[in-house]
Amino acid sequence: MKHVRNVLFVILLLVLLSTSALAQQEKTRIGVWNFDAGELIPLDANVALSDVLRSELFLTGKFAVIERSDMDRTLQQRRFQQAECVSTECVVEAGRILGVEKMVSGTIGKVGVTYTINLRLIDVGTGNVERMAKETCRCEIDDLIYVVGAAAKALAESETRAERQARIERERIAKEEEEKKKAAEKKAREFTAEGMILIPAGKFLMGSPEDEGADVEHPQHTIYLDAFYIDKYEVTNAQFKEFVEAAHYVTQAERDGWGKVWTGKGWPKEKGANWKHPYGLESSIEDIMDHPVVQVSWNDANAYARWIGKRLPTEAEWEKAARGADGRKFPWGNAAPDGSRCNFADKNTDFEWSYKGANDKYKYTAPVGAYEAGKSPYGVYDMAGNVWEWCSDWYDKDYYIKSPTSNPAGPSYGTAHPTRGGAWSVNVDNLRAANRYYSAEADFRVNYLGFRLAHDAE
Ligand SMILES: [Ca+2]
Ligand SMILES: [Ca+2]
Repeated sequence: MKHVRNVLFVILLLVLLSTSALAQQEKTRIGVWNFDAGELIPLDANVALSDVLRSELFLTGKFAVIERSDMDRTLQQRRFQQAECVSTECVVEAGRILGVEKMVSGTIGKVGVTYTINLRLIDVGTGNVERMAKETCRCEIDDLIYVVGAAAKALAESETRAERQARIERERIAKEEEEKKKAAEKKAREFTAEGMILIPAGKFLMGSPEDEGADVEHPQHTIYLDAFYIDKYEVTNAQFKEFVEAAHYVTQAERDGWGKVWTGKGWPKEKGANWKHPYGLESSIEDIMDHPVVQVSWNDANAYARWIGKRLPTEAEWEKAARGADGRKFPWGNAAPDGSRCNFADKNTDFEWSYKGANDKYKYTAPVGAYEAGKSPYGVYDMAGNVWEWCSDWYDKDYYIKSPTSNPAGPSYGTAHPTRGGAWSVNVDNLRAANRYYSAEADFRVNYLGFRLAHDAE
């Protein structure tokens, strides 16, 4: 047992260090009981081993360990008989007297030439055994020092039932999140042109002639575009919902707690307005899942686009898809809009500019693709009215003066993005395919603005 005592000397120093107040902050305060070893080992060896246990537990960094001398003194003052105390109840009683949170008690047994060390961590408050650890050793008695060390580490690292359940739950949630993320990424990689229209490569007439439209639409000019795909319809509430649920996406309106709602005179912030409540908290999309999504910012639209593996169209792409190559005024031609061609400020609305001579059947948004007579030469729906649509470019009112003639993508910087095509809220003039009067900052969202997406043809 000489070896045991030598090791003890070093270890006791560490135990003394452990009693500094600083080191004990936020650690579980424990008392370490002598082993219940029967006649198997002499008392002095038992004391030495329990001191090894004491120091090893301290060294795990998880416990503040009460010193043996303090423990003995406190118990003697209360005439507590340590030697006869082996049951859990008795050890808990000792813990109460010592004022510690937990007690560690252990047994040493021997079968043949194999020693077994069992440790228990007992909660003094409840009397429950919280953790257990076991080590065995086919060895000499001196080697028990190392076995005690291993058992102490195992005890410190073992989990309580609650900890185990919490860990399993954490791992389950992490796995679920990972699977959802993978599914979302997989979706983004699998682009499909389903629901899109191929706009063939070629030239088209962009902008308006001098006698029509605003300055920003001049000069009218010829643009060449490579072939591209564009969504046949505006992105619907149902499609956006699928994205939100798969990608756990939160829109800017939801984050900020408000969206803008058009009143006919302005667009004040409306508390609780977002894509699920387009007109404010009281409104719902429950019955309009096939209507275009609104209250989505340019940033939200791009997040959706990344997820589904597409992109917003450029202004030039949007305009070509809307009016074809021949410079027509509206998607269907030059005839004035009526109730069969598009959803705009018709007799169902009460704006100063509402056109009471037309009935498109909707006061606000209409289901996408509802106006067969209003589709573009390529068969793209709702390019006039229903909701304004975001484009990818930075907005520059003078862009047509300097725009490249092939695949223009807008200036390299700016403060706002173009919105095109008009909405349920606008007059006839704003439905023109060349109209580019409106632009909005990337975080703007309102109940008449949505989007559709594009994709390169190759
Ligand atoms: Ca309408
Ligand atoms: Ca539209």
